[in-house]
Amino acid sequence: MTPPGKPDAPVPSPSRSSQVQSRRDFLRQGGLATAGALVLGGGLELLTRQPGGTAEAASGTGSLPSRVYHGPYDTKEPMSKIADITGYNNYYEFGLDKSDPARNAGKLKTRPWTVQISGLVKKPQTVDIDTLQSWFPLEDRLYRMRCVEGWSLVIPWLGFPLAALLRRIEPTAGAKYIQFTSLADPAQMPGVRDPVLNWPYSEALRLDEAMNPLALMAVGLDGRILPNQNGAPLRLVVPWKYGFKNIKAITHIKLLAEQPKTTWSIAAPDEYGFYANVNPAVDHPRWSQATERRIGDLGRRPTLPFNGYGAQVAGLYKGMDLRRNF
Ligand SMILES: Nc1nc2c(c(=O)[nH]1)N[C@H]1C(S)=C(S)[C@@H](COP(=O)(O)O)O[C@H]1N2
Ligand SMILES: [Mo]
Repeated sequence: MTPPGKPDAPVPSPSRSSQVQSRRDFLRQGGLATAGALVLGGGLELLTRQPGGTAEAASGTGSLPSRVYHGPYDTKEPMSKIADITGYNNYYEFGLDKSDPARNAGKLKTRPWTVQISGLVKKPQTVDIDTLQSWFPLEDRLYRMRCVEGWSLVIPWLGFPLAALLRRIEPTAGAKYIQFTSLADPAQMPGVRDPVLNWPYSEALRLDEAMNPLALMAVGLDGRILPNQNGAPLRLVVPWKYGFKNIKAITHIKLLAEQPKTTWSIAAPDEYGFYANVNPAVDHPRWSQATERRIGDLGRRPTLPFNGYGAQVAGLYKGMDLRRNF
C-alpha cells in the first residue's frame, strides 16, 4: 500500500473540476446574493461572519484568490490557488492519485445527507446537514494544511468551530474522545471497492483537542459550498495536525471514553500515530519531515512545529513525549 507513503509526488497539472466551474457559473449568474451571504445548491441561505475581515463576492475572478482574511485565526501567508486546492487532493475513496478526487468526486450525492451523533452525549440525534450547519454562524478561516507526505497548501475554509457543535450536543462527563466516520459507499466511491484502507475512513481527537478554537468543521471553501473533492458536505479541519486527520464526508460523530483506533494508525501504526501533530523533529520512518513543498512553489520551506500553531495548541501536549505520541 502506498501514500500517504509516497512523499511529495510530482504535481499533476490540476484539472479543473467541472463541478466547481458550474458552481462559479451559477454564482456569476446571480446565485451569490451579497458579500456575507451564501446561497447553497439546496437553496439554503447561510449567513457568514467574517471576523474582522471583508469578504468580497467572488465573481469573474477565475481561480484568483478573491476573499480577504484578517481574522484572529488567519495566516498572513498568501492563499493557494483555488485550482490547486481543488485539483490536488488526497481522498482515497475516489482513487489514489492526486487528480482522482477532482475527476471522480463530482457525482457524489451530498444532499440529502444526515450526520448521526451518538455515544456519550446528552443529545444523541441524527441531524440533516442543512439543519446542522444552520445552528452556527459560519466563519472564514485561512489555514495552512500540511500533508504527512511533505506538501502543503493555504486553504480558505468556511465553517464553524467544532467546540460550538460539542457545546450543543453536550458530551457527558465520561466522554474523553470524539470519533468521526466518513461515508463509504462503493456505488458512489470507486476507491472503496479496493481494500487499500479499512473502510469506512475514521479519525478521532482527544476531547480537549476538539474543543480548541482552531478545530473547525468545514462546510465551505472560499466563501462557497465545499467542493466534493475537499470533503463535502462536512469535513474536519485541524490545522496543527497532518492532513490525514482532516476527515472528509463525515456521516457519524461519536463520543467515547476510550481512545479509538483510526484508519491510518491501523494501516501503518509505525508511520501514522493517533496524534499526528505536525512535527519537523520526528521523521516519518521513510522520509524527513523537516521541510515541505508549498504547492505552487518551486523550493521547499522549513516545516514548523504544530504547523505554526504552537502558540494555540502546544499546551494540549504539556508533559507528553511527542516522539512516542507521534
Ligand atoms: N475520508 C477521507 N478523508 C480524508 C482522506 C481520505 O483519503 N479519505 N485523505 C486525507 C489526507 S491524507 C489529506 S492530506 C487531506 C487532504 O485534504 P484536501 O484534499 O482537501 O487538501 O484529506 C484527508 N481526509
Ligand atoms: Mo495527507
